[in-house]
Amino acid sequence: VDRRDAKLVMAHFYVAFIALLVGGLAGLLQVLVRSGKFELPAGIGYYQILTVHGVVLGLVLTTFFIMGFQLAAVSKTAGTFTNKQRTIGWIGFWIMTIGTVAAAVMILLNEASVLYTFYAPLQAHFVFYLGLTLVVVGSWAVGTTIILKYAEWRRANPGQPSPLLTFMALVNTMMWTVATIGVAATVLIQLLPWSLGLVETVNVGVSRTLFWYFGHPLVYFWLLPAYMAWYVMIPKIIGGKIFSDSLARMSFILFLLFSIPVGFHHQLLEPGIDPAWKFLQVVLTFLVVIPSLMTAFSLFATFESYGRSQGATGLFGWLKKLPWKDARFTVPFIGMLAFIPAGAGGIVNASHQMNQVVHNTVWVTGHFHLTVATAVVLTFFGVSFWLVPHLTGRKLTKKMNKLALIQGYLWAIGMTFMSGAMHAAGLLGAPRRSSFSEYGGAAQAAEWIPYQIAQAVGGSILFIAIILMLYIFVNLAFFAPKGEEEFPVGEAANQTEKAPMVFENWKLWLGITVLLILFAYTIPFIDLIKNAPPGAQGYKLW
Ligand code: HAS
Repeated sequence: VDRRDAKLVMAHFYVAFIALLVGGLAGLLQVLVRSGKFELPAGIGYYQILTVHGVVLGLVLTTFFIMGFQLAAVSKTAGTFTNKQRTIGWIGFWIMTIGTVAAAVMILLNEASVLYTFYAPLQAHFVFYLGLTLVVVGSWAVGTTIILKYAEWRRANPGQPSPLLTFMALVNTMMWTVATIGVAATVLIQLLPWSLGLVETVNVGVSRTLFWYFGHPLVYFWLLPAYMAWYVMIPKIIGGKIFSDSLARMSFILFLLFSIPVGFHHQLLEPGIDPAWKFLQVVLTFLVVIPSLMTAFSLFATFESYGRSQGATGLFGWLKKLPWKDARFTVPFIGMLAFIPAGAGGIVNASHQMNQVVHNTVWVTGHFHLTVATAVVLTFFGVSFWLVPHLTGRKLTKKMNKLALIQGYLWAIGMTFMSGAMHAAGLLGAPRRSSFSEYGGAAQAAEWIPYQIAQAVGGSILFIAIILMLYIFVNLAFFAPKGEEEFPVGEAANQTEKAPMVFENWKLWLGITVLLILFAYTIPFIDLIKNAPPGAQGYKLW
């Protein structure tokens, strides 16, 4: 990656890793409070800390890391950015950073304790919403850098499929752009006017629906960069090949189509939405599982083919041939492993009736700590182990590689305790997002306490792993010995296979995406606006 592009990427990573520190600290405080053995000092509120944790890790760390990673991936595979493209990227970075600081200050002042799912009826200071708007607008600018580079590459290489990593980054950018229209709409049309006192009330159903229109693709926006690393970088790191370039492209296109019209699976227990539409979106949710199953298949095929090429025999002999001592492989692999139960849990969540058992319990918190906070985050850490030194002109030393492995193992242990306990307590009915731990000595709550203590133990181990990760990051960014670290880009197993050009037909894919969204959302929106509760004024959006 060119030095000038590397600077832009590293700027994103600095913000992401500062977010890891702040958000991790907030997480530690939370598990300690939930254990019932600790109280927050100095009048700090539980929901204030919970909002810091969710916003800073779920929205800031992820967005900045992903934007930086995608810029690096495109610069590496489609070529160095032009000055104009890079300038747009820098403008986007600064807008996002200013927005982040504005939102963070409001949360720290306890003026925006509205959680990371900031929909109505909880209300924040208008500066918080303004800050979030800037983050979204800034991310569109960074996305523009990627889109411009892709267009330039296509013009220079007519009739050729774009490089796989660039293609993947572009799909994720498009999905993000379409999805963020929903959150921009609720913020600009509803939440900002409401927080400024221009309107007295808001239509809560519309606000939640617009949020989840964005909120579900948001989780795939987190996941797809991890899939980029799994499909393209991991094969190269282990010395193997990508199972199929076309299959990888196809799975990304399926994510573009099916990630968005599924938001209702977060609202299955909400009034105001006809069950038939909920059912439709549950069906679409099951369709979005398919590209993940394709990914699992493809990864198994890569691992097995590589192992057998090294002489492995028997059903699982190939496992022994994988480079377990290389943190660039092992840490993301722990993430893949976690994604198996994580995905199964997601399927439970989406199964309409079973959702009644788990909704709003701490099971859901357990689910997303396995998905985003293990599968995705460990992959991001695994990427940092080679990308940060690659960008700063340094080397991942043996010592750092060892520490990185320890970091990954600690994460696995901590998360097994924490997320395992969350899943179990959730099935016993323990609510999520609650500052209580004993519920005034209620008998049922007594059943949850051992699990809450296990969560605190797991959370504390995770915090140690975060400190270790920050130490490794600072080392790789500033102190590791100078040298060259490889940017691993895998090759497809079948070099003669050319990906069909239909995958690059964006009019087609975006057209189907928009049609699916209109199909899944138009009538439910009309219902929500028409049937707004008494007292709603104007167009019943407020
Ligand atoms: Fe989810 C709630 C359904 C995936 C994140 N989810 C959440 C929330 C978050 C979140 C943050 O239907 C909470 C939101 C809130 O605050 O209220 N989720 C699903 C489904 C999937 C899914 C069906 N979720 C994710 C991913 C996330 C994420 C990915 C973040 C990155 N989720 C739900 C539902 C709810 C929900 C409901 C609402 C619950 C409620 O009531 O509130 C699917 O996409 C999952 C498909 C995944 C698989 C796994 C494939 C496995 C792979 C690994 C292969 C491993 C290898 C290594 C090769 C089918 C690819 C193996 C080697 C060996 C040796 C074994």
